[in-house]
Amino acid sequence: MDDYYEIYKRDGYVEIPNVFGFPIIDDLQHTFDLAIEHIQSGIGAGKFETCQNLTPNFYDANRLVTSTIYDVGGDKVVVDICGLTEFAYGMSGGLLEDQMFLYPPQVEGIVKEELKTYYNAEVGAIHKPANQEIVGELGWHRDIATLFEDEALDLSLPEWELSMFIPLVDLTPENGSLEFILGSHKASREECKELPRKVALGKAGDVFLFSGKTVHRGIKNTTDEERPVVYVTYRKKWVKDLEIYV
Ligand SMILES: O=C(O)CCC(=O)C(=O)O
Repeated sequence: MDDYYEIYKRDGYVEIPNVFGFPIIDDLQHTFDLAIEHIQSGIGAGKFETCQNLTPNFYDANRLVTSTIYDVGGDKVVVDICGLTEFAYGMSGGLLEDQMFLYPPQVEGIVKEELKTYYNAEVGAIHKPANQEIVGELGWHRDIATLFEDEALDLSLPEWELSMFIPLVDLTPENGSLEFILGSHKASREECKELPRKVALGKAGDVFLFSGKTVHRGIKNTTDEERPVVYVTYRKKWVKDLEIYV
C-alpha cells in the first residue's frame, strides 16, 4: 500500500500534491469561468426554471432547506443559501473526459482498490463567492446518500463513493477551504465529536481525495477573491446520486 493510500484508509481523506500542472489548471479555470458566467447571468435574468426535486440527504438534511435548484439546460444547478453554487453544467467535453484527467495515476490506484469495478466518474464544480461575512458555513455532512437509513450499517459497508477535489487557486484558512474530521468515515456522528479535524490547504494543482462517508464542511470565504473548485466523484454505477438527480 503506498503512503497516500495508507493515509486515505486511516483518515478517510488524503492530500496529494502536484497532480495537475498549470496548463490543466488554466484550462479548468477557463471552462469554470464560462459555465459560472452563464449560470449567474441566467439566474440574474430569471432565465432558468427552479425545480424542487432535491431529495433530503440523510447526512446533510440542511441542504434541502437552504438550497434553490435551477434547471440549466437539463443540468441541475444547486445554489445554497450561503451563496455556494454547485453545478455540472458546462463541465464536460475535452479535457474533462480525458482519462488522464479523470484518473490521474496517483488517484487511480486508490479508486480502483476501493471501488473495484463497475464505477464511473462524474465531474462537477463549486463556486464559492468572495466576502462571505454575514452568511454561515456549509454544515458538517457526509456526501453519500444513505443506502439503508442506518448510519452504523452504511459505515460498515465497503466504499461506494469517493471524490477528488481540485482547487483552482491555492487554499488558505481564509478563502473557503474544506475542513475534514479525520477518521469520520468509520465513526458515528457522536464519535466524530472526539476526532481531530483538518483544514485542507492545498495549492492549485494539488488534489484531495476523500470518502463519501467522511464528515466535512465548507469554510467561509472571507477574502475578496472567489474560490473555484472542480471535483470528480467516483461512484459505483448502481448508486444514484439522490441528492441532485432524482
Ligand atoms: O466547497 C465547499 O466549500 C463545500 C463543498 C462540500 O462540502 C460538498 O460539496 O460536499
